[in-house]
Amino acid sequence: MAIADAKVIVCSPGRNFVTLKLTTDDGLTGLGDATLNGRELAVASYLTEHVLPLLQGRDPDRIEDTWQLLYKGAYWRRGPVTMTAIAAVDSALWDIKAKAAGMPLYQLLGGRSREGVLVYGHASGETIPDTLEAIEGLLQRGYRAVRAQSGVPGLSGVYGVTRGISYEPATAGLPQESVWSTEAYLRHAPELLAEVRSRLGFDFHLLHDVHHRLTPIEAARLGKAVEDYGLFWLEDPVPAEHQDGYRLIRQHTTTPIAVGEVLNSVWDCERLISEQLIDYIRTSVVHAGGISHLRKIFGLAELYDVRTGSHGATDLSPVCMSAALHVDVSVPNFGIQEYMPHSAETDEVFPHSYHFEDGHLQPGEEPGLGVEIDEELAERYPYRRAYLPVARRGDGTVHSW
Ligand code: KDG
Ligand code: MG
Repeated sequence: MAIADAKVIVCSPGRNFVTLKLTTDDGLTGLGDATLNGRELAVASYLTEHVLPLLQGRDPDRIEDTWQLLYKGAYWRRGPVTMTAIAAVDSALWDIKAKAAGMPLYQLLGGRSREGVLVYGHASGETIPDTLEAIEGLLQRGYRAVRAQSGVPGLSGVYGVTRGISYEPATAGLPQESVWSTEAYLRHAPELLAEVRSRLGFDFHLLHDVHHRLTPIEAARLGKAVEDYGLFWLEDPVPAEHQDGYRLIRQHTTTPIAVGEVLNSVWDCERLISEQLIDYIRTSVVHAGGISHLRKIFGLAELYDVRTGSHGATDLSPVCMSAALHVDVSVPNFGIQEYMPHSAETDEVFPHSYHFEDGHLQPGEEPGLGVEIDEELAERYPYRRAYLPVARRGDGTVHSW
């Protein structure tokens, strides 16, 4: 068998997605998500100009060898653009291999370790009562775990806050800007989490995302302040580049910490994991080198009792979600999977077999990843430039993000 055709499909059914489609000379197809929110065309061009010429005629069964070729052969290692491009190829090759075997991918990854994939949904609102209402809505739909965010009094346009259970992380046109105040946030966030527990109780997992906005000592203070609310995790309390920052947080609080949606390789999280500075690693198939590399990260995490909690916002396409679920259901140290449902247009362009049932996602039993792309429909949604927003402090300084 050989790779006969490789194509990069850029479309925007509600938001931008970049998808790699490989076709073998036997007519098997494989998909890989290559979406890097706000920098989509960099990956599309990396794939088209530098990767696709290397794939023509290659044996699709050689997944690890292809990974090593693209990683070591480039000379320029790591980084989100490179690792997202490699991830797309890797995921498409696993899709082909599992289709050739006639099995859902998780069977090739060792089979099921559990009956389903526990997911957390998003609840947010401008005010605390709005957020409480959104949480109740999710619990009524069967969710067992909820991420709670709310607007901060005195600030407008706080990132990640909307009404309902999904938000769009990027906006069309140039980046939207908002004003950030750490002082206001640190006063408000413990109040939000206290209200959630006092009004709605402790019978569901509660998560909160700080979106990398604090310094280590500020994060330590927040972690301590919310210990009694029994969080499942506090996410991205500080930017992850400075891994030692997490040591300081650990010295002050027992609130579990989750990090990793912006990390791209095992080398980016090695210290966080091996020194047990975190409890959950949030790397994803699409941004951390694909199924092959993500399994290495999760394997390292297993050795140190760090559990998995992959990123799953709406900017990760249904192709990534499908791949994530096969990994989630098979690894021994699975923790939780983020799940923000996609828009109806997105779901139509990417028909998939995964489905929500009783607080869990099931990957489905279709051979391969269990997701396809309707290329004709995708063509009706051309790319639209969009960016993540930018936050500035009161004096105009760009804030950490
Ligand atoms: O593209 C960035 C978003 O996916 C991210 O900001 C969402 O923090 C996020 C999350 O936890 O889903
Ligand atoms: Mg996050």
